[in-house]
Amino acid sequence: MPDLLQIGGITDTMRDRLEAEFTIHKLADGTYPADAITHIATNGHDGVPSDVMAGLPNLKMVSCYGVGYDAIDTKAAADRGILVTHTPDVLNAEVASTTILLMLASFRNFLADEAHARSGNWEANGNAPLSRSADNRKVGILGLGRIGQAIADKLEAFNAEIHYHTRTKKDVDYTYHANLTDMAAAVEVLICITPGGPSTNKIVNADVMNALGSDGTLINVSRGSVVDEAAMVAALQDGRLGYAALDVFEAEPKIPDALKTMSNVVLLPHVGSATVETRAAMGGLVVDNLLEHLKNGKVLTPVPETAHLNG
Ligand code: NAP
Ligand code: 8YV
Repeated sequence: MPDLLQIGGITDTMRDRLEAEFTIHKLADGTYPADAITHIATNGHDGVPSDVMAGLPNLKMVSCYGVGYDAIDTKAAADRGILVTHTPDVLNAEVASTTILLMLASFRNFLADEAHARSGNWEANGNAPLSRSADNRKVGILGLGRIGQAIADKLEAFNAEIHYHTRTKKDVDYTYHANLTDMAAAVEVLICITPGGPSTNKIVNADVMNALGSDGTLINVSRGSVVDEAAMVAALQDGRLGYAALDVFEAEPKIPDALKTMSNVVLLPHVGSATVETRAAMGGLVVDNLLEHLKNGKVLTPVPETAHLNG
């Protein structure tokens, strides 16, 4: 059987299917037969460390559990003829739901209200303070791709006025902004849902957050690297930015202590796609890609940078 290197965890279902076709070695165990490894199963967080990829002379394919693959050097892979796959589309609706939950939690002060009810504060001290309506807002989406569009679709129910910024204008009726700071100035909510990596590194900088303003809400479900985290903390601390609702952080699982004490901030531990149903679909696609490659050398969902190697 061919040899597969497992980086990070996999589900029991994934293991059962993979064990029938591969001999599995775990990077975490420290030793593996480098010359024999032809396939890798990894995830968007762990990716493939460059020294590990460089040390596998017969690597042919990498299957990533997650749509974001910024932790994998796909150029190095493409240069060596290594196919890389990811899990697009199967998580669009889930990540969009998480984004809406973050927006509702922030605007409606949901978590503080829940604590007010649960703690007995309602009885002891009276009504909770009023919150902000999440309806009829101007929302700017940074990255109108598969998930960005799913977010826009769900925002229709809240009668949102949708704006977006991408590098190329899309064939949609929303308001396009070629400049991100201009979009931030035009909206009340900025939702980040681009890929990570060099082209988006800290593109939500102090200027963008100042433009969003003291009543503005920043929602990040993309990658921590997309937002200048230190500038965000400073903007929230001195009131230049009103609110933040965050699923992703620069140095996960570390979250800056300053954010944890702010009442105008909602924090999640990178759970955008983390439901039983969606993770099962993602895991299924990770394995389907590996098995398809074993069968005929092709894959189902290559990342664009290696798609030319598929076939
Ligand atoms: P996608 O379909 O490839 O869409 C990406 C969008 O971002 C496109 O509209 C693209 O348009 C835009 N974009 C790319 N680079 C840009 C740049 N430098 N400046 C402005 N816009 C840029 O990707 P997707 O499937 O929607 O996934 C998006 C990302 O969400 C993933 O890569 C991942 O990082 C993140 N994600 C997070 C979670 C979570 O759990 N929080 C879950 C899933 C995904 P242009 O190419 O025209 O610029
Ligand atoms: C995963 C994600 O949690 O798909 C992505 O890009 O960020 C999430 O769905 C991540 O890939 C960890 O494996």
